[in-house]
Amino acid sequence: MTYRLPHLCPAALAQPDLPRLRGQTGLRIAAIEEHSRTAPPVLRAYDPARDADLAAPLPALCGLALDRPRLMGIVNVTPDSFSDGGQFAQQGAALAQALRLVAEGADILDIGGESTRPGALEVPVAEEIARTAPLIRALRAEGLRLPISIDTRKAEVARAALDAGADMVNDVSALTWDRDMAPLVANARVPLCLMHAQGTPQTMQENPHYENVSLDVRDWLGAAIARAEAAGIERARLIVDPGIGFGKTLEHNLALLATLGLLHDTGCAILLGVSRKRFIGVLTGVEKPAERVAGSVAAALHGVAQGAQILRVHDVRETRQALSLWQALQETELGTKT
Ligand code: HH2
Repeated sequence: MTYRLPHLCPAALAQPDLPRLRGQTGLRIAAIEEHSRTAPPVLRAYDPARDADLAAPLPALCGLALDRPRLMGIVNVTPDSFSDGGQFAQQGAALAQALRLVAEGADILDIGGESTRPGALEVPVAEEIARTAPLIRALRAEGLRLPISIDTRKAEVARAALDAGADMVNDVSALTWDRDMAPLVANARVPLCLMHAQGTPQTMQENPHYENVSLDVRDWLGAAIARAEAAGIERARLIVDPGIGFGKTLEHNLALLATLGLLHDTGCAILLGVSRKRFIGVLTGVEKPAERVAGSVAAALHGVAQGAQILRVHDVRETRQALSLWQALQETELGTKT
């Protein structure tokens, strides 16, 4: 089996006949790198007969066109999240934080009531609902129209959130935690993010192991997509995520970021969560997650240059500024092409 990694170049620099990556305004496909488990990668030209799927635009997500990268602002209503635990545990503070992220340029909000940091303990369902559903209701009462995602592994929490006005589900267990999650999402006909993780938050950093981390994660997500489709969730509503930091060493995380584009041929949008994560601290020696903003923005820009459609971030203002520059530079016409 071969896997396709599109080599991308800024639209501004590309010959106009090169196809756009999945209809994105800023990126064109310059070539295809084929990976396999048995041989080194091989570079070849884009072939419309074999690769047209990589150029086909993705459907809009909750009304948001995916022709350019979108920012998902993180709202953790938890006492123990790794980077902002306790800061927004009170509903009033969480509401203010959510509205601030919207004002700063978030396209989507991701609301979570259970930390998934390494070693985190499970939160009872009733407690997780009490943390998330009233906040979503309050945001809708404020007149917020932006898509809201519920970050949970649990069907009952997702159901309460959707009832309160959420539009999509972000399941870091990719439907493996709660067997009621797949039918719930299928019936609600909402988008679902399938994230790769090895192990559970309690155990995932103990001794993560892969044969070939990029291809193992790609295959695992392919199987997760097949399970979701078998449960009645159409591929057009699925989003995939390599799960940076979830059962991965520094080397695993870096390899996954370098080969992120291997996920495009799943036919799903790619969501990337690197914000303030530990691998940035390990690489830079910066201990405090809140001080990892510059590293987070650099990793986020790497992700969008690989064609990721959604960035899950704590620092919306800073990432929006960087993204605006990136987008303008991708699209600026040089007027020198012949
Ligand atoms: N990362 C975290 C939580 N949810 N969901 C997706 N799809 N992708 C991610 O990378 C991801 C996620 C962990 O970050 P955070 O929410 O800031 O921390 P905590 O889990 O401690 O609340």
